[in-house]
Amino acid sequence: MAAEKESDWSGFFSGCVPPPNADSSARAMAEFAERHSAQGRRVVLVTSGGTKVPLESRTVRFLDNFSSGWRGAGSAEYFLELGYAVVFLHRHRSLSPFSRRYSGLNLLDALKAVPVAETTRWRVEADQAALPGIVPVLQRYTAVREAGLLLPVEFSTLSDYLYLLRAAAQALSPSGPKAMFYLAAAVSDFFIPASEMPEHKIQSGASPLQLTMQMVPKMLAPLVKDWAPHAFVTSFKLETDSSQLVARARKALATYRHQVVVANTLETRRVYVVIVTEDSQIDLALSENEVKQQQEIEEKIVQHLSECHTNFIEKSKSPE
Ligand code: 9Z3
Repeated sequence: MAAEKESDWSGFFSGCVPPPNADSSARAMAEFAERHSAQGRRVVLVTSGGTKVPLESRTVRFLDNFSSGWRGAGSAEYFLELGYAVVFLHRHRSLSPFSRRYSGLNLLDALKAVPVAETTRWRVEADQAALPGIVPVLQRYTAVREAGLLLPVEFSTLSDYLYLLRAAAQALSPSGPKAMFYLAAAVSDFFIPASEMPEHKIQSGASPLQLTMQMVPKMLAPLVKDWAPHAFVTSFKLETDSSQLVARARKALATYRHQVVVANTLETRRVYVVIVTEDSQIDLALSENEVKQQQEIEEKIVQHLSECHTNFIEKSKSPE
């Protein structure tokens, strides 16, 4: 991973079209961060879900990845429980905080239309048995919504994500060390620049499809150095080969010089992660019993990181 030059990412932005929600989302994020910071609250940006990489500019086909957004959506809930205000930058149709538990469900199976006596009206009744734990989930969701503590912002493609990440960093930067970045989205490493992309649908022919993709500049470099230089930054490292996991997490820390890498492997990511900092390495795992009780590794990750964040804020107050 070479250190990125400024031109890598500024060139990336000049070559692509801003997402339709770029300006309104940038304003909403700046206003959100400013309001919560003024009230003394910590603000975290949680990124979540995969990114879509178009193969044609009138896009019929695209490359995607496995990420469901469970990690980001669950973590957002635990940050809210700990008193953070949360900007939730998520992939369109990936899981959302609170509703994530019911995503596999056909809502219509849980609802019933009941006639209201002596009127022509109907009311809708929910079968609670079909929606396990719905009452406390709904109560928490309503409280969060009424307090304005969660700001969802949606992206779809890789370039939308990068635009909005930069806008989010600029919005949270004035919060200084009280801002946290929790970069759980699974971001593509490869893309086709707009200038090299065919306009129309790629035609199928006799020969196999060959694609040349460019490397996506690593936005962690400008984020840590320029966009939000005083914030607490956590990135995630995903591997399929566990023997390389911690070494690659360390390499990312050494390259970008941010605070934490949460390292995980594809198969064990729901039950085990390693939290890597410059001078420590801590395993977090769910026991079999905790899994049975439906505890979540995200709760442990967020609890641990919020303690690291407290220390970071304290340290930034005291002179070197
Ligand atoms: C992660 O490693 C997340 O933990 C997962 C969560 C994407 C595995 P799900 O959404 O999965 O709950 O299904 N995210 C970061 C993955 C990533 O792309 N990291 C980059 C890398 O490994 C660095 S930014 O190089």
